[in-house]
Amino acid sequence: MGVAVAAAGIVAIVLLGPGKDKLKPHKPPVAATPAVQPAVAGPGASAPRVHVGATIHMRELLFQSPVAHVRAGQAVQWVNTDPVDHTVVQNLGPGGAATPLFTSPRIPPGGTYRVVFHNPGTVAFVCTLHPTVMTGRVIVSAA
Ligand SMILES: [Cu+2]
Repeated sequence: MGVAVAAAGIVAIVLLGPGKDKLKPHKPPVAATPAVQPAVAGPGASAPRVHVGATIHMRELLFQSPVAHVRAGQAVQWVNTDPVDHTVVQNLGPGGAATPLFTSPRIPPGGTYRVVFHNPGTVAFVCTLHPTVMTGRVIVSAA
């Protein structure tokens, strides 16, 4: 799976914090998705820091800014400021047979999820826990 994700030019990084999920004893901690190295390194790409080009807050069961604009090589960061879990998954639409390019674990309250987009284009996403009200898209322009 990691190879396929890297080939598609998308890197998912899970940052779970500040650890409010530890207050929920009814389920095990969410396993962090391993970071996938970018398939293509551009200028300055050797730096381990991820440049966050847009932040989307998940609040009141909505993506507060459902359309994010970033440049290729930048990350979109989703921050859960709701008291309930959310997810961020590529939205392939009804009957989509392909595997999503990114699938977050359940993001707990206070948690953050990042995906680095390396190729220009438009990628739709959805919260699979609230798919009728939580959708959006990322528009990636050339670097
Ligand atoms: Cu949700």
